[in-house]
Amino acid sequence: MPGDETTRDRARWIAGFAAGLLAALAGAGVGHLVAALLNPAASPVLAVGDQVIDLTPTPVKVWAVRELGSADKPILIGSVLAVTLILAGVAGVIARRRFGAGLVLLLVLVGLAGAAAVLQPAAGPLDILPAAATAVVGAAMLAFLTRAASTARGGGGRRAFLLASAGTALLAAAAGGAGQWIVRAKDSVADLVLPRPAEPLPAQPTGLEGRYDVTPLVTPNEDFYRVDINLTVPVVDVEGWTLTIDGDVEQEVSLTFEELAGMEVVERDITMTCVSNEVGGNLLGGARWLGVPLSAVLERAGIDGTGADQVLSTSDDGFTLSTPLDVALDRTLVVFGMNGEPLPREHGFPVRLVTPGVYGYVGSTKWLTRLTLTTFEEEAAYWTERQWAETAPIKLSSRIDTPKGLEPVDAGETVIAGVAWAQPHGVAKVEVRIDGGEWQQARLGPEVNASYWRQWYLPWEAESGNHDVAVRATDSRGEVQTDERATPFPSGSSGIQQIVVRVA
Ligand SMILES: Nc1nc2c(c(=O)[nH]1)N[C@H]1C(S)=C(S)[C@@H](COP(=O)(O)O)O[C@H]1N2
Ligand SMILES: [Mo]
Repeated sequence: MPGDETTRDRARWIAGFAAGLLAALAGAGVGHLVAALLNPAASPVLAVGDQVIDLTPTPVKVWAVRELGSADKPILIGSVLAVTLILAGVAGVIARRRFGAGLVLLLVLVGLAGAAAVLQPAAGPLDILPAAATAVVGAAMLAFLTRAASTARGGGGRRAFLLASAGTALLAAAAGGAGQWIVRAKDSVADLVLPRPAEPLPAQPTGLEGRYDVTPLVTPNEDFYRVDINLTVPVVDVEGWTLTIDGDVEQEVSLTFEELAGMEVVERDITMTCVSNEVGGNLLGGARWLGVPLSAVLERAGIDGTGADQVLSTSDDGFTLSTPLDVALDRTLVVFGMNGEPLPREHGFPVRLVTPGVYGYVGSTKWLTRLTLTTFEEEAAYWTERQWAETAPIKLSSRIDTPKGLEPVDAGETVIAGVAWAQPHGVAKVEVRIDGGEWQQARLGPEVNASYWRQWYLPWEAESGNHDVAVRATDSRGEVQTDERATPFPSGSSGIQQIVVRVA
């Protein structure tokens, strides 16, 4: 009967698709486990994702960071995974008719992952092994499941196929899970002992966050915004880590972590911001950083006679960033501690730069390994090569945290609150304008220092209806935040934030 034919066809398609998909998952799981033992970045899925990021055109990258924030990477990994698994399913369907052709498609997919792994800048010859393991396991499971599916005639056979599939899924989950577990267990961040600052800072003042719904004065490490071009967080081992200072210096030197931590250590409270932060955006945070002034570190190599005008810093994965030498000598810190803890991996473990007053891409290199004294004429860094400004001071700005735009608010006594920042001069005044009226002066939270953001609030008797609420800051020199709109490219956004508040 034709109807029967179609049902059987469909069942065959589904079984084939499942076989391909599960074979790929089992292969990827085992590949991930092998990578965990050798080099997590060589894991097939992650390696493909990293190459995709590298090949993504800059405007798309900028868009992704802006629109998706830190979700850009999980979304990218998810998409790469989804497409690969669909193609693996197709390979399984083909394999039911012509095993050789299906196998070839599966191996091409694994081959691409292997190529991605060995093409990484820091790749070694062993980085092909996770993909090789994926290929062997994927091919074996495809053969096993295809055979199981083709003998699956009638109830008993079908049960055997389901059992084989479940076993394969279990293998995938167990291997992948074990791999993840090993990656975590290898993590040495928690073991790092931080040196003490020569002159500890007093504790930060109590912020307004206990009283109002405003961003905390100190951003907890796990809530600190993250912006970088890395799909997976680089895992740098502090044991083998060194910081090399070269270029136009008297003598090239390399410091171990112990040598760096043995220098005179300072603490600084600094608010960091990303150039991609839109007016009213979330790409900033305030923390207490522990480290050594960059000027002292450069002195180790001798820079008195240098003709350099920039410090080109390189991170473990080859990413570069350039800081004008005068800015770097004045205030860049070589940092290993963040809010009393070793730097989290996401924020540059074991050592990064933090430079107050300029956007992150100008002076805050994560996973730092090299400092090169050179000139802007000779060398360009990752983002400056892509036409972002060479020097980008953080623009005076302010943000409304509460109420949220379009969030309903009860009529009556309420509070408008937020943060403002005006590095390096400090916030002197924050004003709020309601429905285009007079600018009203808000009250300021405790001052930490001029490079740190400032909380503010304004009590408000809210009447029913929709209200426009705008905010602007003034720095200690009397400069008022401009209402002139600028996009983040090439040197940071400007303008004032205005939201619509709905009062019930
Ligand atoms: N190695 C490396 N360092 C980097 C980046 C990067 O992509 N790679 N991004 C920079 C940018 S654009 C910013 S805004 C800050 C963000 O630091 P955070 O993620 O710790 O907040 O790191 C900077 N340092
Ligand atoms: Mo940034």
